[in-house]
Amino acid sequence: AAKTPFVINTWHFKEAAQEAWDFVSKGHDAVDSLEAGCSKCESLQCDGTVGFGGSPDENGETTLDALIFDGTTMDMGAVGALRNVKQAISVAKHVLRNTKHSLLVGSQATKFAKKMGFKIESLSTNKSQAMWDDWKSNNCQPNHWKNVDPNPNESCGPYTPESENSINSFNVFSKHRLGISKKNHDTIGMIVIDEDGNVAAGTSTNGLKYKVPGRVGDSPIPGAGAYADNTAGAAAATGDGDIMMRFLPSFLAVELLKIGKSPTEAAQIAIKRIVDKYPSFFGAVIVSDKDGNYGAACNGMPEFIFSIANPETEGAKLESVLCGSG
Ligand code: SD4
Repeated sequence: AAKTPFVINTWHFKEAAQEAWDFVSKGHDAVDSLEAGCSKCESLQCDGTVGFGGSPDENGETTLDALIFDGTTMDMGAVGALRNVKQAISVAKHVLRNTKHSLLVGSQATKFAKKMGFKIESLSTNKSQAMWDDWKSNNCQPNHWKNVDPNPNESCGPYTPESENSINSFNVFSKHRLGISKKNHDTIGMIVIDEDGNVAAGTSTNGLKYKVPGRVGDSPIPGAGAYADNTAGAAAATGDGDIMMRFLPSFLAVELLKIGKSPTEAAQIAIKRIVDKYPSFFGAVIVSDKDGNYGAACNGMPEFIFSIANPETEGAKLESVLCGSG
């Protein structure tokens, strides 16, 4: 049975998979279809964790990370901590198409986007403002500093101690994390294979709630947030990016495909590499080989939901895998 064209993306973001599928099944290439799919999530503000109006930083500002990796040319475009532009994945595509660079960041990425014709506007909404006001008024501890006590208060959001692999903080951490993981901390990571066998992978996210201003996660980092190589396949990641980027799980998974591992094995090994060091790590990797066989692995949540579409599925549908205990 035909397994390509093919779309897979993290989480229950079925609308994004459907949009990418609508593009790729009509003959658009992998990069354009991936842009379309991730843009859908940006405009829907999927789960409040993709696009504008989510994850205010310590100063209340929303900034965006996005990446498109083209497995045909091994070229990429990405933005980190992009300010004041809603269409992060499209700005990333402009970096890919119009520059010899790979990654632009912060206010200067904004200037680049302006030059490319993007609208400059606030990424805050009443909701993100209220979220931040609430966090401020609760006297929450900064969430992402080392050696700070865990926040007792739910509305303070996640606490991510560096020592989370120690047994003591593990319990506090994983209890907290499991409760909030779905709402708090999701990225769209997507892989698209087009009719010609071109493979693209990418991500879009507003990162982490109450992050230290200037923080860039794994999502725009090649080999961390996503990676693609037409000769093997692609991978994309979601989860605790500060930890994930230290292990390049997407790069590792694609390398494992190259030495003959299945997509599921590749995903499992990439996650295990992280879990061996950080047992309570929260995250997941999706992997596809170049023929549209796919798999996923995860940790720190009971199960991980992802969205797929191929010629057999009649549009986008959800699937899931069970995770390691974390
Ligand atoms: C980050 N990896 O910025 C992203 C967030 C995420 O599920 O994927 N959460 O760390």
